Amino acid sequence: MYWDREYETMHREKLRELQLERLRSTLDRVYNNVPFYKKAMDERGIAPSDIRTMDDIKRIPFTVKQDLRDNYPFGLFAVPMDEVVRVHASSGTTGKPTVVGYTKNDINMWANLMARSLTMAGATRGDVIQNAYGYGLFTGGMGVHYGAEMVGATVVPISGGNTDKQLMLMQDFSSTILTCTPSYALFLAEEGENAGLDFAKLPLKAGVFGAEPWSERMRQQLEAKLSIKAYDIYGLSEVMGPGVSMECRCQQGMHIFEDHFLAEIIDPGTGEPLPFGQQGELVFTSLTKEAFPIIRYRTRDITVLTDEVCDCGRTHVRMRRVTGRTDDMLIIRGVNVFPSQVESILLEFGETEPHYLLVVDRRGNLDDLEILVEISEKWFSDKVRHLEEVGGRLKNRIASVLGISARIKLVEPRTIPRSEGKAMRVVDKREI
Ligand code: DLL
Repeated sequence: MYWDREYETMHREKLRELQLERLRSTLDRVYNNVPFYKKAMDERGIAPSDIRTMDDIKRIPFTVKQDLRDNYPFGLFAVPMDEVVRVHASSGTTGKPTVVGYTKNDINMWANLMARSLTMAGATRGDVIQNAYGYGLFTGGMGVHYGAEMVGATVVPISGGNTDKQLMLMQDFSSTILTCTPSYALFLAEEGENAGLDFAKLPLKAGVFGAEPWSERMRQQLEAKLSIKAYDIYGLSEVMGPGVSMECRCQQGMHIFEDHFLAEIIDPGTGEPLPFGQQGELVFTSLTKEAFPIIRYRTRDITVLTDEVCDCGRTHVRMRRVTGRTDDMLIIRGVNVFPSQVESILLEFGETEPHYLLVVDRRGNLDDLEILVEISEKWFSDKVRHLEEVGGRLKNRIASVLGISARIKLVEPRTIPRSEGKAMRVVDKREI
C-alpha cells in the first residue's frame, strides 16, 4: 500500500533528475538567504550554479551540530520569522538546544511524509493510532500526530508516560496502531502482561517504533508480546523529525524518502563518500524544506545504505538499523543526552568536581540513569545535611537541563577512575 505511488516508486533515473533540480533550488535558497551557507560556499569558491551533477555535491562543505549552536536560535533560518509557523528543538551538547523551524509548506510536507510512513505500517482512515511519543519541543509527538490526521486515522494524543492510562485507553478505544519508542513499547507490554492483559485479544496490529536504537531481538519480543508487526522509523529534528525513513512490510531496512532528502554515507574520519554497502556516517541534505534547509548535515549516526531492489516496489534506497554513533550522544528514555551537558552543570556547582560517571542500565525495560559525582575535597567533611541538599539541587538541575530524571550518587574525592587518554564518562550496561 502506497501513500504516494508516483514518488515512492519513481524510476531511479528520474528520481536523480528530480533530486538534482531540487538540490539546486535548495542551494540557491540557502546561498541567498542564510549568511552561514553563503560564507561557507564563498570560502570554497563555489556558487550554487557550479553544481551541475549529483557528484558535484562533494564540493559543498558539511554542516555539523556545532554550526547550529553557533547560530542559535534562528540564525540558519532561510525565511523571515513571519513565515515560520512552528519551532522544535532537541538537546545540544551543552545547555542550549538545537532549534529548527518550519513554514506552513514544511509542516504540510512533513505531515505527508509521516502519512507515507504510517501507510507503510498499514495505517488507513479506519485506524486508531495511540501516539505515545512525547508532545512538545521533541518532534516525535507532533510529527506523528499530523501524519496520522493526514491519513484520516483517529489519533489518540496521549503522549509519553502514564502507563496505566495507556493500557486502559488501548482497550477502551480499541487502538490498532501504537507509536512510541521501542523501549517504552516493551515496558507497556510487560506492564500489560503483569496486569493480566492478553494483547492477542486486542485489535492492536502494528507498532511504529523509533527515536532510539533497537535490535532484531527486540523486534521479535515486541511482535510476540504485543501480537503486532513492529516497524522501525527513523528521523532527526535537524533534518525534519520522524519520517525521514521508514520500514516497509519487507522489514529489511528503512526506505529513505529520497524525493525530499539526499542521503550520503561518508567515512567519518576522512569525510570521503563511501559506496553502497559500506558502513559509515549518514549525511543528509534536505531538498524541499523552506524554513530550515540543511546541507550535508553530519548526523553522527552509523549505518549502511543499499540500493538493492525491494520486494515492496519502492525504489528509494534503504538504510540498515543505526548501529552506533560517532560521538558520545546517548539516548535515554528517548531523550538525547550528551555527557558534556552533565559536565557543564557540575561546573556551576561549587561543591562538586567535574569528575563524573554516567551509568545507564535497563531496569524492567525502562532506561535508568545513575550519575556518580565527586564531592570537592573542601566540602567532603561537611555536614551530611548539606551534602544531601547539594544532591537534591543537582538532581533538579539535571532534570531541568537534560529533561530526564537521574539518581545522583555523591562519592568521595578521587574515587572515580581517572583515565590517561580520553576520559571514560559512560558505562552503558543496556542490552538491546
Ligand atoms: O528522535 C525523531 C524521531 C521521533 C524519530 C520519533 C523516530 C520516531 P531527535 O530527538 O533529533 O529526533 O534524535 C535524532 O535519534 O540522530 C538517531 O541517533 C536517533 N534515532 C532516531 N530514530 C532512530 C531509529 C528524533 N529508528 C537521533 N533507530 C538520530 C536508531 C534512531 N536511532
